[in-house]
Order: sequence, then C-alpha cells, then structure tokens
Amino acid sequence: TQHFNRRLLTAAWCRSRLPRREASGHKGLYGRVLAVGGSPGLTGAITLAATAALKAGAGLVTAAVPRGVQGILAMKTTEVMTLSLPETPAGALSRDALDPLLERLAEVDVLAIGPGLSRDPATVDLVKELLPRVQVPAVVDADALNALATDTRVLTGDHGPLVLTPHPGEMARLLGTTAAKIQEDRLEIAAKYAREWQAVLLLKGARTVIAWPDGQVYINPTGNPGMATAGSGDVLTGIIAGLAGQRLKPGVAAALGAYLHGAAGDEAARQRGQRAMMAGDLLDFLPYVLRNLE
Ligand code: NPW
Ligand code: AMP
Ligand code: MG
Repeated sequence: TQHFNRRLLTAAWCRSRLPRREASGHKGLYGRVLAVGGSPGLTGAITLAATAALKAGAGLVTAAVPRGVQGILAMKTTEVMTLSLPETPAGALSRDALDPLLERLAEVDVLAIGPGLSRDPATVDLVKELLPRVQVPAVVDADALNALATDTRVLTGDHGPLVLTPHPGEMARLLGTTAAKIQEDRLEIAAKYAREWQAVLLLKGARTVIAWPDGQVYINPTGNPGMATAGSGDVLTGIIAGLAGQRLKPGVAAALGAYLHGAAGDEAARQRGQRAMMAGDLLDFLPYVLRNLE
C-alpha cells in the first residue's frame, strides 16, 4: 500500500486561496486562456468550457476550434474570442492545426483541451504531438484524455504542468480497465497515477478526488447527482483553466475549481431542482458561489 495524506476540502481552505482582484489589475494579469476543442455535433462542450473560464475570472479567453464551427462559436458566445483552425474532412481539428496552435500557445498563460474535440484519428495524433510541447499549465479533459489513452507515453514522458480531469469512464480508458474497477479504489488509483504521471489528477464523480503529484489528496464535498448531466464536466474544465490563468498553482486551481463547480451545482439544485438542472445552470450560479465565498 502507498502513503498519502487525504483531506476534505473546506470553505475556509477555498476562501483563503481565491485569486485576489488587485485595484490596479488589468485583463492580462488575470490570465489568457486558450480553450481547444469542438467539432460538428459537439460545439456546446467548448462553448461551456470557454464561458466558464471567463466566469471564473480569466481576463481573456479564446476558443480554438475547427474552421467549420468557428462561426457557430462566435454566434453562441460574445465575450469569448475564436481562433479558426484547419480541419479534417469530417470537420474535426486536423494535424495541420499543430503549428498555429503552438504559435498561439506562446501568447497564453494556460491551455484547456478536450471538450467536444472528437475522437477523429487525425485529432488524436494532433493531441499527442501537441501536449509534450506545451509549457504553460494544461487542463486535459474529455477527448484529449481519450487521445492520450491510445498512448500513455505522453504522460510518462517529459511534459509541462498538467491537470487531468477524467470521469471514471475516461480513467478506465487511460488504464485499460473498467469504470467499475476505478470506482472500487478511487483514492488509491488517483494518488498512484498522479505520482506516476507527475500530474494533478482530478477523478470526477460523487466525491471528486484531487490528487497532487507530491502525494497530497483532496476530496471534494460539494456537488450532487443533478450534475450528472450533459456538459457538466466541460464547465469544470473551464473553471479550472480560468483559475490557473489567475496564477493559482495547478493543484490549487483543480481543488478550488472542483469545490466551486460542486457548490454551483448545489445552488442550482436548490433553486431549479436536481432533475431539471443543466450544465448552463452551473454557469448561472457560479457568480453567487464566488461572491459568497469571498
Ligand atoms: P456507462 O456505460 O454510460 O455507464 P464518453 P462523454 C462512463 C462531449 N460532450 N461512473 C460511461 O459509462 C465531451 O466533451 C459534448 C461510471 C460511458 O462508458 C466529449 O468530447 C456535449 N462510468 C464527448 O462529448 C455535452 C462513467 O464513461 C462513458 C461515469 C464525449 O464525452 C456532452 C461515457 O463517456 C459531452 O460533455 C461514472 N461517473 N461517467 C455538448 N453539448 O457539446 C462516465 N462513465 O464516452 O467519454 O462520453 O463523457 O459524453
Ligand atoms: P462529465 O462526465 O465530464 O460531464 O463530468 C460530470 C461532472 O459532474 C463531474 O464534475 C462530476 O464530478 C459531476 N457529477 C456527476 N455525477 C455526480 C454526483 N452523483 N455527485 C456529485 N457530482 C457529480
Ligand atoms: Mg466530460
């Protein structure tokens, strides 16, 4: 058995780590976020993630998407900027998106990648070539995790600071096992692979586990089953990226993000009910959760 410290996240812990808003602050100070994802049929995921990053306090957010869905993103969002990238015949990001992405990454503070990206083989190759070359903190979710599951050498090799946010199904793909096996041993598995991959590993589901590469493990008490709804995880990805953009360490951004996301879900459940609530409601209630925690 391995050794790790486990702690339940508290409001006090989170409050003391909320990024400050300096009187003389400007948007560059609060972080430039590049959110990469989206494909035909999955445009909501990247919209939710990019919007969540802004609502969590990021200064500037750009959604980098395949050319064919750029207009859709621009229509669905207002404050989010868009970057149009080369696409495959199926409309997913192509390998040719690598250079423009690397160019833009030189100008941002944090990357979020995966929501709605699709599992197109060309996109899978793109993710595996891109991630080892990213130096800013990267929040890796959804189909970007599925891409890494085809070859986990990206995780065992040299890489910049990573926050991996798998749900049990995605974690099972990364490890070549079943979601049921992951659920049997959530804490131990999260702690083990955070160490092994030297990444912050946030394992989603009721009582989300946030494991740091140094062996510390946090458990999130907020959230409810109303959050088992389409796009819920995409909102979490954006919140964490938005917090990391405000210069929080990746492990702190992940833990605080999970807490705020769950608290927004709890407020959404209180006001709208667990059955009816949707991922967009988490965006609606995040401002109140942030304000009340201050
Ligand atoms: P089962 O068989 O259902 O029980 P996928 P996805 C399992 C985008 N989205 N405990 C689950 O198991 C995402 O961003 C776009 C146990 C199933 O096998 C991605 O890009 C939306 N098992 C893409 O769609 C809104 C669990 O995992 C598998 C589990 C696909 O993402 C929706 C399902 O995972 C979506 O966010 C748990 N707690 N949780 C949009 N509006 O644009 C999950 N599983 O196949 O990776 O599908 O998560 O929907
Ligand atoms: P995803 O499957 O990527 O959309 O992520 C789902 C999000 O909803 C994660 O943040 C989960 O932790 C959260 N969630 C799903 N089901 C529950 C639950 N029963 N209790 C608390 N949080 C949940
Ligand atoms: Mg998801």
